[in-house]
Amino acid sequence: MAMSLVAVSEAAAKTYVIVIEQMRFNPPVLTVHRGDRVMWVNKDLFPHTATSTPTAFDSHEIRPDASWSYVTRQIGSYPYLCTLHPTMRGTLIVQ
Ligand SMILES: [Cu+2]
Repeated sequence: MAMSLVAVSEAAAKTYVIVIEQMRFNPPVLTVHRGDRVMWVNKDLFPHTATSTPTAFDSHEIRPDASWSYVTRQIGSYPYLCTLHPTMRGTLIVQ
């Protein structure tokens, strides 16, 4: 039974979007399930990054109007920031 539940949740993997706009990650805290894809879309006029600390993922520079996506593999709580503007912070929670 547990196995089939896992299979169902993986089959239903979703894509979530985090918009980077006005020097903010929106939403700042996002909770997803393992296997879901998270896409950061940069709507500012200059590059940003989404870089977890410690490193689990690193987008490197996401140019204006560009995006970067990451498929979550491990359960955990991942604080991240923009290495170009370290006051920009967010948290990705993978359940
Ligand atoms: Cu930035």
